[in-house]
Amino acid sequence: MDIIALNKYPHRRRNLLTGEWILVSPQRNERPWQGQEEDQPVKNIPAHDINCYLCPGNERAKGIKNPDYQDTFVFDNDFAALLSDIPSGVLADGGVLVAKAEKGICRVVCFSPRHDLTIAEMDERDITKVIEEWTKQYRELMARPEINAVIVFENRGRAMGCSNPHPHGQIWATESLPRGMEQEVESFGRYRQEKKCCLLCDYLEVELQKGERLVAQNERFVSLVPFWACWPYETLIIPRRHVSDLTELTEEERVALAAIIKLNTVKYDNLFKMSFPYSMGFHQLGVGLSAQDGGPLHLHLHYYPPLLRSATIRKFMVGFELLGEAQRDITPEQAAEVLRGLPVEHYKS
Ligand code: H2U
Ligand code: ZN
Repeated sequence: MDIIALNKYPHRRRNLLTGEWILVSPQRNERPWQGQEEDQPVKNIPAHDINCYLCPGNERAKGIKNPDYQDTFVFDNDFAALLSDIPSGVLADGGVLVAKAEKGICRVVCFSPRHDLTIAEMDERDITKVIEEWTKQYRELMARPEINAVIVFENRGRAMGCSNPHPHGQIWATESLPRGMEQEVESFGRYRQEKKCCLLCDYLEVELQKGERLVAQNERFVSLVPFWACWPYETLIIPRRHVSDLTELTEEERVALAAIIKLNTVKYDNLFKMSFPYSMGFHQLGVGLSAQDGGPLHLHLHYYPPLLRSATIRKFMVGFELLGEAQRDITPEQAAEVLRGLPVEHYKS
């Protein structure tokens, strides 16, 4: 089967990172839509909102006051999903009811004191400061004895369940490797054992040769729609150099990462001329855990945006996708071609 056939007929593609399969149905692209449409994003957001729990100087839900911060600001989530000070314990009721206490830490990271900006609208210098903060947090959290995995992420926009337009992300640090990371660690480990090299280093080389799924690139990073993408405009940002986590990046690479993050999100906003919703986050794991778990990862940044055809029509992961496997209509190659062709300047500027 060649790529022309792949762009014409239903087929399955294997996700190299997770081992999962995804169904691609290019012939289904034009189906009519009479289902739910998303709300249009709110316009005219103020630079400072007295009702925002993330703006400088404001009080949060439990009465703590935010400092008058200038760049980034990090605090322990007041409604954390994980707690660090809990007893250990396991329930293994004859192997049928299995549970385990899970220690962890959840933090909120404000990207900017400005309530009305998004990453796509921030300047690269300020995005670099966010990357420095993510790096510092990753280093600090991974140094704690009870922490074995740290996921740095951002939910952007109401369509992704984000409760507040103030530019912010979260960090969840856990004792266990969560499923999404465990799958990747296994895949990297197996690949390294079989081929004696890094899975993402090899994958990136193939994508750079083929070119058909590339979205944007600079000297240090490449953004592409992965071959196995299941969200319509999903992208993956990969450093050209093999680094396992954010702490291994040089200053120059942090600046280049800020540039590609900005470019990727500007292209997203330009797609439907709106502040584009997404969930994004890093997968990273340093050398510390390599021996027992199959090897360090190659740092990468996933973007999972839900929108499909317009600012108001989203993809739902339901039915066959919940019971069987993920499915997409527009092919990764078509999505990459659209994103690649979009202007590099934000439509508002
Ligand atoms: P969202 O990105 O999902 O909107 O998350 C914002 C987080 O901020 C959410 O996890 C936390 C919520 O628990 N939060 C606080 O820690 N303090 C508050 O005063 C309100 C919200
Ligand atoms: Zn705010």
